Amino acid sequence: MESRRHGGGEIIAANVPARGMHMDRIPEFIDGKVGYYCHASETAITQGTWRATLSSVASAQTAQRHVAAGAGSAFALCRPPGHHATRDQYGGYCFINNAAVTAQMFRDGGATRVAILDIDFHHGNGTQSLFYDRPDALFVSLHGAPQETYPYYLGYADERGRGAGEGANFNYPMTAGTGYGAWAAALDDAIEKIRAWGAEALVVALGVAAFKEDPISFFKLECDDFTDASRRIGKLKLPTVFCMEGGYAVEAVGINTVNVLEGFKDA
Ligand code: 5XA
Repeated sequence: MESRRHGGGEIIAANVPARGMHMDRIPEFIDGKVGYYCHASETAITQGTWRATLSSVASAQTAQRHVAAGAGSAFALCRPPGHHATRDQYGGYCFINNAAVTAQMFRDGGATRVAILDIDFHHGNGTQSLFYDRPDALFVSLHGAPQETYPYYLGYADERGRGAGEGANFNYPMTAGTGYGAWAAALDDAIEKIRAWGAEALVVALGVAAFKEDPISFFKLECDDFTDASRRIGKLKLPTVFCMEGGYAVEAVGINTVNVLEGFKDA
């Protein structure tokens, strides 16, 4: 193919395969390729993106190794986040699915059943799709209803897994204005699913965008609610890795994240 110059700066997908178009023909020119591998155009690729992405997943891998070596729990401050990344699509600021990599490491290390609990405000569409057919990984997610928020096209309550993975996927979509009472009831149900399923290790996709002042979300959790929620998760007493996902109320992200870690420690 003739070489063509392309502008510098950020790469942003401008064209994506849409209804009625080919999903199976990968374009040769970079504009088309970028769109083919992207599901949300808010996510730009810059010069430092790949390096940051590898560092992010490396932090999750390191956390998993600590836990596999007996640490009990570890927190990976993954930046960029990962739970929207699928096998072949980036988007939602995610490129490699850190939580999924961590879960697979538990499996490779001998855990027969691993659970992923996604408490980020946005549905972990990438993680769901990666494990949707698998009976060895339970995916459970609390999130804003897809009718009302990103990622819009996945995350409904009737998505329960497929084939051998049927029954290993549970979604708890919740509507705008949801406060801690309803959210915590969903969390308790999710925790019970994990317990009943017999998980041997847990990966928490931890976002703090459910906070009441988050600028792009619509749940109403208070700072202390994160402590309480995590205490409930800690009662599972499973080897646990937290992978950081989203959170945009910048002043409160640190407070809410520390609250999660403290609540877990106190369980
Ligand atoms: O948890 N996921 C996010 O925070 C990504 C939100 C992307 C909205 N366009």
